[in-house]
Amino acid sequence: MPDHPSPTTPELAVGLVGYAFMGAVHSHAWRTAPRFFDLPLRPRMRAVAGRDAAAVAQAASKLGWEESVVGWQDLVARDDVDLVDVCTPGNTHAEIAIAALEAGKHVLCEKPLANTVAEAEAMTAAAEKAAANGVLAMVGFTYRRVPAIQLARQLVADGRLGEIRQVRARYLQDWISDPEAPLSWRLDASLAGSGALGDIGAHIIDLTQFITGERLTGVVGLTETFVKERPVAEGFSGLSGTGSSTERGPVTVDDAALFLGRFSSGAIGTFEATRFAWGRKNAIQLEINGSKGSLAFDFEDMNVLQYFDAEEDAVTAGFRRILVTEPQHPYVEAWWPAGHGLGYEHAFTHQVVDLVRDIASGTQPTPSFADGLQVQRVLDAVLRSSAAGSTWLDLPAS
Ligand code: SOE
Repeated sequence: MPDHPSPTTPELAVGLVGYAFMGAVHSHAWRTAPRFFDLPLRPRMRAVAGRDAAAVAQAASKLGWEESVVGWQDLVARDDVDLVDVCTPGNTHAEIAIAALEAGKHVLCEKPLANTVAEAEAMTAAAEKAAANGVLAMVGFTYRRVPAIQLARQLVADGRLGEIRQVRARYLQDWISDPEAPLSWRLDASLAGSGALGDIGAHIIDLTQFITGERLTGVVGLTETFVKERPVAEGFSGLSGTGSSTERGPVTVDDAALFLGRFSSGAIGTFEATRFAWGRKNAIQLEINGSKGSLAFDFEDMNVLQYFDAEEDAVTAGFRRILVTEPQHPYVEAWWPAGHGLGYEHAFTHQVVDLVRDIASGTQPTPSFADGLQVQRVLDAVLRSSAAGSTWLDLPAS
């Protein structure tokens, strides 16, 4: 039986920074992509970097990396790494990504691109400079690569919805609804930039723009922090668990963020990002109404896209539940027979597949750092609007 991929396929040596939730799912993607898709380059999981020698060594062995390295600087400096995958909290993205690009490494960076617009601008400038030398960068708005989301974009682009009028987008989680849920880095503005807004609101900004092909041109925002102090739990970074200490620390980010937006086409949208929606675990709920029909999607039923065609006979018209598991659907052919379904991790694998193919062909991957910067500007405007008592803010055309 021949090896897959063939050992003669040129290598793409990858270095990962960070090995918590995102590092683990990215590791899975690097491991899996070449086994299910034909890739022009063979990802080699060269090394993972972290701060704690014992913990990063253990992560390397568990997640399948050849070596572990203490400190991202040593990873970026290595000659035997072609791509740096940044899976750390937002406050470190700019420093690591810019150093990697300057060292001639391709970069995949987790979302949101940065914690501030200034950082995102510097990263975009570095990416544009590197691109001139064939060094490419992508930001990980991974949900774009869920097959049902790709199909939604296709239907809109094909004109099946007509003119887009309204967008309804909610990203709902519940992991901090309990006031005793511990502080994690995601609740610290100095590490995460913002709260629900940047962590999950960024995804629905990207998704609605991706599906409609439009950009947000203005927003008005309202954010709230319901629980202002929480138990400190040393080293806690996950999405569940309980505080182990009596010491309490401040929550410095938004718990929930709402905003209205206007798109370049004139369509209007409502957006909601919260981690206080008891019972909703990872519910990305999107609904798009056009002049000729509607689309609806819920990540908690991620293999399904609902489509209503307003041109059908009213007597039998209704939302059609499209099971997006046919081999004709985007990415699906590489996986299981129709009806068997994909999960959260598959979109990360698709992200790696597209990135590797773009690197091999010298094509700018999407979403680019410039796309990440544009989302960052929306996040920033929502926070500024909310702080100013919910005033309308126009966004620069980009
Ligand atoms: C936590 O809210 C989180 O892990 C986000 O950081 C991810 O981007 C999202 O995909 C799942 O939830």
